[in-house]
Amino acid sequence: MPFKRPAPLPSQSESQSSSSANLLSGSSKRPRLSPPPGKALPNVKLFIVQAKLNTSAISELFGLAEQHAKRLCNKPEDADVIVTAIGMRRRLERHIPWELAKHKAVVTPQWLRDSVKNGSSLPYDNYIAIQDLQDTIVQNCPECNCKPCACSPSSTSSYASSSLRHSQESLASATSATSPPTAIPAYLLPPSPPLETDITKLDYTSRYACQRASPLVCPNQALVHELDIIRQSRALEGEVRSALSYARAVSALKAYPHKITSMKQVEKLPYIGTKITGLVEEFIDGGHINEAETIRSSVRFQALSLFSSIYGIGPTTAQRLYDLGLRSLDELEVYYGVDSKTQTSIDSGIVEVEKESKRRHAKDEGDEGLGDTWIKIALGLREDLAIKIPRDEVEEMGRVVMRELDQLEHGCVSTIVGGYRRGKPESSDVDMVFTHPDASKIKGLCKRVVQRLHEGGMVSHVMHLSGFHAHNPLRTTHWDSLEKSLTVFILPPSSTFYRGTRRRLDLIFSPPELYWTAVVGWSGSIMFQRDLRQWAKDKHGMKFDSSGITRRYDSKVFFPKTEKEVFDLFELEWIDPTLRNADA
Ligand code: TTP
Ligand code: MG
Repeated sequence: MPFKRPAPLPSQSESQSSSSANLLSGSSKRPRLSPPPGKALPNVKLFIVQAKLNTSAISELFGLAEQHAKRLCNKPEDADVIVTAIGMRRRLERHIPWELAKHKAVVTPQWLRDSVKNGSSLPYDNYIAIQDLQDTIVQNCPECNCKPCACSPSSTSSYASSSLRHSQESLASATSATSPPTAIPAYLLPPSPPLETDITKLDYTSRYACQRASPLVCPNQALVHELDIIRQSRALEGEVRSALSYARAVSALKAYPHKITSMKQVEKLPYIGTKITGLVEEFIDGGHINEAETIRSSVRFQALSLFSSIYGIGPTTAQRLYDLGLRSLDELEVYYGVDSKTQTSIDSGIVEVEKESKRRHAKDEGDEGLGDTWIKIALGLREDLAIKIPRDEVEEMGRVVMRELDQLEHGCVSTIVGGYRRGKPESSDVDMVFTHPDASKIKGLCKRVVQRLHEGGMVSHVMHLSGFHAHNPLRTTHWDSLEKSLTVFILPPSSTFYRGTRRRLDLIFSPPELYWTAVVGWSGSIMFQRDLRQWAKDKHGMKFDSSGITRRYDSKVFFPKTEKEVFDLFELEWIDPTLRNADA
């Protein structure tokens, strides 16, 4: 889990409610809904709880309420229906007194969206925001005369998006209940509803991962895991070319949409050469690959993997440590003079390391050299840093950082990128890309927010990477000139999601015109990015990295205004982040 570096999202609770509405509705009985001509909710007085909603969701819901409801109320007591993304009673009570909530219909935002699409109020029972209110909501149903509710699940519908879709919206600094919505320019907000991927236009036989749909878990995941062990071993031994060949094969298999049971199926796939064909065949026959088994049980592989799980330790350092006779992390601690029990060497306050990031990604480029400082920090914190971060905590971290940032500079937007954005249920770290509509506000903001988080006890360690300078189109290496900080973060104990675990949090600040390029670059996965760069170069003579897109022959720089425009610029079909999992 590298110490490395970034969409967000309204709430888990909203997502959950939406998903359950989906389950209940049953697709076969889904009525056709079409946008209504007049007001959809002429008798409904609505109140919207802004907490846990991002700016785009707030403006969308306010728009729907203003256009379709009898009234959008300023006070919950004046409303019949309360729309909220909050899913827990305790949290709701911070905004609405429980006694009041019991006399209202408290529903998820999806109820409003679906009712508007339906042209009239839908029954509440599939959109209950707080389960404790289930009984009272049915009684409080003002529109559909259900006392008791006559609406059966089969008569309801759901346009609920998946939880992932909800979670991919950008965070804007007006996410806190206290801040008013900010006028964020539409181009900095994700499209609502999110764009759909047209799988039929993608091609799993393409040589470029950016033309293939790669789900998080594919039908051949076990095979992919076996091959990835061999890839890891090659990478740890410094056999870069061989490791890349395996990474490419894995990436191609990741996009193959059927379970592989015969070699005929893989004939058309790219990057499956003679050696890998043999391994696939072995897997089809026996369900495993001998070489992968041998690697797994090798002491050397185990030690090298263990060492390189510490951020800052790459293959070369791992091999050197192994050659010194070290085998365990305890031995590494002794070697580096770290005491993880007392953490004395690392808790001395904020550790700042300035570093020009010559290489953007240590993992990708096989670079190390972040110095012993980070190795010591990562070793000292290894127990915490080894624990994966569930999605709800990732989202909370996003909200907390945005709240603090809002105090420094109102009007910022951000997207949680990396594995979270691709739908991973748990992440090794949290990566966030930020911007502000006013480019002049960005410079120095990264350091300021990190300082503030440190003063608030949330950031204990930080390494600032790279100065903030303009994208240099003549650079030949892929480095990213964005201002960023790699930090160790812990949620404040007052947070609902506080688990007392320190987390890796990477903050990347981009000028507004580079925001979507940075979001694409940092959303991953690694092979998806690699092939996007390759595609840009091969097919368009362009250089792409997360800090800029440049045409090589005349150095013209491009500034896509939306994430989709990045794809359009390269004449690629849109691929949702959840289908960009082109690595194992
Ligand atoms: P990571 O945070 O290393 O990876 P991740 O977020 O995909 O997965 P997790 O944190 O859960 O392990 O990197 C964030 C993104 O940065 C990654 O998705 C794509 C990009 N990246 C590269 O393009 N090349 C690299 O070598 C690395 C490390 C990241
Ligand atoms: Mg990550």
